[in-house]
Amino acid sequence: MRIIRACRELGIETVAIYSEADRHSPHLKQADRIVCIGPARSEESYLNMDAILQAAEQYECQALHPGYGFLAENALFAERCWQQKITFIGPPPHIIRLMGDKLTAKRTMRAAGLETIPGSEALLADVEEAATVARDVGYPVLLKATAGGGGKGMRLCRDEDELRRSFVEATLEAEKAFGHPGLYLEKVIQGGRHIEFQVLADAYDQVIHLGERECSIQRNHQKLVEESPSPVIDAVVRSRLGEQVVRAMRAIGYRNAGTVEFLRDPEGRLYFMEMNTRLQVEHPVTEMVTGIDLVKEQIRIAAHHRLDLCQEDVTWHGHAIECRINAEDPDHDFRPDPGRITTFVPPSGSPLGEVRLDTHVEEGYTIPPFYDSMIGKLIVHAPTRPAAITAMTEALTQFRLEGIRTTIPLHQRIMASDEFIAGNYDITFLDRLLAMEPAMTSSEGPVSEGA
Ligand code: MV4
Repeated sequence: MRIIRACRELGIETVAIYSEADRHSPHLKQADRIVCIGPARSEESYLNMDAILQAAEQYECQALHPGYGFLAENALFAERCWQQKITFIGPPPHIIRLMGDKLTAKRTMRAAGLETIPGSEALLADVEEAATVARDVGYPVLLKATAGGGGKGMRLCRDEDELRRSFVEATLEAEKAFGHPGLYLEKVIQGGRHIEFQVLADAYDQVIHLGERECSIQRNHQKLVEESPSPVIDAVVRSRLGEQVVRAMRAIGYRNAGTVEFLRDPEGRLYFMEMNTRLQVEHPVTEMVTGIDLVKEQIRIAAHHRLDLCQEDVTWHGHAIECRINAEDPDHDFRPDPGRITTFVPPSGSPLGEVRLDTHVEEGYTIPPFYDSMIGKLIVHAPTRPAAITAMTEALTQFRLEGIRTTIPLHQRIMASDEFIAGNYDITFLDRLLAMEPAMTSSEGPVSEGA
């Protein structure tokens, strides 16, 4: 829906693909053409490169937007698009591959001037080498799979005993899960915050940054709330780090939209963690504070237009917060809760700020059980952070979403929490909030009233 909207505004015709499970998906009403690419199982549809490329060929598509899931960061898929003379809306395949290998990405970004977390410089040859590095940097350490990322393939080791017990297991697990056994190791940063920078780079080496997003409110590596600006990044840090990021992107020949993730330690040091070579779910908060349409920029860049913005043209206004609305049951460890949406009344505006709802669902729609549980994103933009929190609280209260359980009550709890209001939270915040009284998170009956 988001991509179709950008295309429509640019006068570009769209072909939407869908799986059999999504044949009633509302996005199909928005596209100019639609084509079914296979059965519900994503391996046979949304991950099926042959089926997608065949559909693109059949409909004479000039370009393909991979979205932010499934094949969006698959270098082979990008390569196959180019081989078929279809413009892949994203960076070149070799950049996707480079950033997909987390240790190579770390080494490359360190060489390009970003600070990285102390740890092993190369893949760990064996457990003895791991133990030596760990002794060097100090426990606790994290064993990370170089082919992992996004929290997958990580193991916490509090002492050498744990490291020795975990090493072989982690190697086998990485081989099995990612097809690559390589591990590296880092000192653990405790109480960190996840802060990421948005970049845009055109085909003519013009690179700009659009500031940061704070994404520390997460559970099991799934972000729940994002905001921009971060409560802990001031204009001086933004500009200094932004310049470093831009320089690093120029050094590697980055192109299109991308996100550079940092972990910020309690002392305020920012360490490069990973780079995402795609549009991200949380891109709207950046769009709201900068007024820049990221999807349109992605398409223009892919079409070899020059960025018509330079860094000085990028200005930030007010504060934006995004709450991810997931069809999940808070009473059962947030397991997916698909089903029919019987009532869907989006929040009306707020006098405090702008309210935006990015969603593909509508009243009467049945969420299929096969894919992600995220069904929408509620975004507010207000002059100040307190006003944005108030506007979000109001919007969550107005939102009527019945028939399924959702994360709306949890968001209300987050918006009301002292730590969130103070802007004083880290990546452990949500787990700690959930360990407290279940309170109003599950006070509803079997059906969520939304508010
Ligand atoms: C870390 C870390 C602490 N110390 N590395 C998780 C996802 C991936 N990008 C790396 N991750 C982490 N790496 C060191 N040396 C803590 C995390 C981490 C995390 C980071 C960002 C957001 C949420 C997180 C949740 C758990 C762990």
